[in-house]
Parts: sequence; C-alpha cells; structure tokens
Amino acid sequence: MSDQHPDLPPPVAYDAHGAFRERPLAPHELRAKITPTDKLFMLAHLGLLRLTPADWRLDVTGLVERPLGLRLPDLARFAPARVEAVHQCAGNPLTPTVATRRVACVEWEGVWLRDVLAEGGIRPEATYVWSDGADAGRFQGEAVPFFRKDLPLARLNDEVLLATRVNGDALPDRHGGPVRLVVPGFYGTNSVKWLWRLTLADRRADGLFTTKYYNDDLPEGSRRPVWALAPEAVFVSPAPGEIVFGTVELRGWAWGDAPIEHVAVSDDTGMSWQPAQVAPRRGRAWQAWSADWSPAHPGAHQLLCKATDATGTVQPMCDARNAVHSVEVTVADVGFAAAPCAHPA
Ligand SMILES: Nc1nc2c(c(=O)[nH]1)N[C@H]1C(S)=C(S)[C@@H](COP(=O)(O)O)O[C@H]1N2
Ligand SMILES: [Mo]
Repeated sequence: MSDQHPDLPPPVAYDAHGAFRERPLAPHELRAKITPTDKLFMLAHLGLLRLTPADWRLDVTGLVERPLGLRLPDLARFAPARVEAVHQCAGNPLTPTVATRRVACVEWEGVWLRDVLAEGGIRPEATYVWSDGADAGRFQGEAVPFFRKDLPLARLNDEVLLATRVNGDALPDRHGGPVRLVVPGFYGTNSVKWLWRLTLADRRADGLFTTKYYNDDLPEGSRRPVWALAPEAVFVSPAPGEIVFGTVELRGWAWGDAPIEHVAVSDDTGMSWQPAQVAPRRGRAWQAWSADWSPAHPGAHQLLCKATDATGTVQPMCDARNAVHSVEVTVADVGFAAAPCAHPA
C-alpha cells in the first residue's frame, strides 16, 4: 500500500476528447442473457481514457478513520466479488424523459466496495460516498475537473463493486479499466469509470453530474437523484416489422432495482392487458418474460409490454426514460382466410 494521497488524478492518455456514445444493441438484438462485451453500449461524457494499470491508484479519503492509497495489487487482499447485473444508461441528461433503451446484462468481477471502505474505517457521520473518475473536460460548455458521482452509504448493503473484470476478461479501457465502480440496480451513470478516488461525506456531492444533471423533477416539486433503475420491460421477439402468424410467442427481458413481479402485454394501445410469465430474478440480472399471443385479426398490430416491480411501481406509458416499449408487427392472414382448401380429388 502506498501512503501518498495526492489531490490529482493519476496520469491518463485521452484516446478521444468530448462526449462519446456507441450504438447500443436494439432490444430485438438482446437475444443473449449475457451481452457480449464487444456488443456492449459505451458512453463517456468527457473523453475516452487510457489509464495504465501501473499508474492506477485509489485514494479513500474524507470521513474515514484511516485514509487509504491503494494500488492494483492491493485489491488482491480483499474477498472476490462477482455479480450478474443489468447495466443501463439513464439516457441523455439533457433529455431525461426520453427512453433510449441503452441496456445490457453483464457479469462483473472485482472486490466489494464495503470491504475496501471498512479497511479505511467509515466514520459514523458519513452518509454518502463520492466517487471520482480520472476523466476531465467540458460538458455543455462547463469545465469538469473530473467525473464525480455519489451514492448513499445505505446502498453498500447491496452489492456494490470495484470491478476489474467484465464477462470474464480484464475491464477494457473504454469501459473504465483498470478499475471502475459498479452499482448494480442503479443507472449506469453512477458506475464511475476510471475510478481513482472515493470520498466519504455527510452530504451529496457537488459535481455537475450530481447537481445540475441526473436529478429528476418530481410532480410535487422535489428532485430525485437518478439512482435506482425504474421498472422496465422490452420485447426481444418479435422484432419490429416482423411478419408473424398463428399463435405468436412474445418474449423479452424485464428489470428494475426491485425485482419485477408482473409483465403484461397489450395489442389494443393499453386498453386491455394480458399477463405474461416472468422468470424469478437471479442476482441482479434481468428476468426473462414470455406470453402467447393469439391475434384477433390479420394486418398491422402494435404490441406493448409493461412491467410492475415488487413495490407495485408500474412502468409509465410515456414521457419517461422507462416509458412502455412497443413493437409493430404484421400478422399474416394465414389461418384467418376463409379460403377453401384445395383437397386433391
Ligand atoms: N468516469 C466516467 N464514468 C462514467 C461516465 C463518464 O462519462 N465518465 N459515464 C457514465 C454513464 S452516463 C454510463 S451510461 C456508463 C456507461 O458505461 P459503459 O461505457 O461501460 O457502458 O458509465 C458511467 N460512468
Ligand atoms: Mo448514461
């Protein structure tokens, strides 16, 4: 363990400056339970970094009994952590009510954040942990010294990781290697890439991405941090524009911070709903759902799917990042037509 606690991030090389997005798989392409790493969506607000493992360090500071300065080999003394979890972008912070469906499910490995913080000794006044990424730059014209997020300490009872691996491989640069924070059950924005500092504090963090952005305005006037994943379901099959016939198996994934208890489908713009079957949740992975649909008539149909979580929260129909997902399909007239059968004589 090194004993220096400098105030500057470790040296990084920028592969690219500025905001970057990589096209996510569309819902109908999310066939695999675990999204392959090379198909994973990628998002960075300030730039794409390369941070050499030898240069990596983690400072644990603020309301701790003993500040820590960890190097990569130091992580080996903590118990291994592993979780399969949904990874979802909350969408563009400038348009927070637009559903983007940038979502995946991956396996993370590393160490538990609570074990690392316990080594520093959390002071009783601490209520939040702030996490800093080594990426600096500008966002919407404002200077950002580093990407900073926060999370309530109460969340440590859930499985928060310092991740060094994804899907069995070392965490690639673009996904925040050598070490990132992963907060399963929270939107991806909270899972800080290129992590270099954790600060224990008794209040929320002061960064651009914890104050101005990533807070939802609630109807009653208060603001809610963009933390917990809201319940959501998507269709994997049928794909948009697909031509189907007979009894059609509808299926997809559903997830949220709380487990999903019900998924329902509708073919009449939400006037009536038919329940789907939902697999129980394992770890923090998404849950498979399916329903058999017997279309009442041939032609164009719009299908909707809607998730309800264990707290009773239901997906909204519109104007939300988790607004109900729909697909349009065409039902072939096979089986509907009253055409006479051409029996051989
Ligand atoms: N340091 C840092 N961490 C970050 C970000 C960032 O810009 N800088 N973007 C966040 C956002 S908005 C998302 S959705 C996820 C994306 O993670 P991924 O690129 O590995 O899929 O990283 C989060 N962590
Ligand atoms: Mo995001």
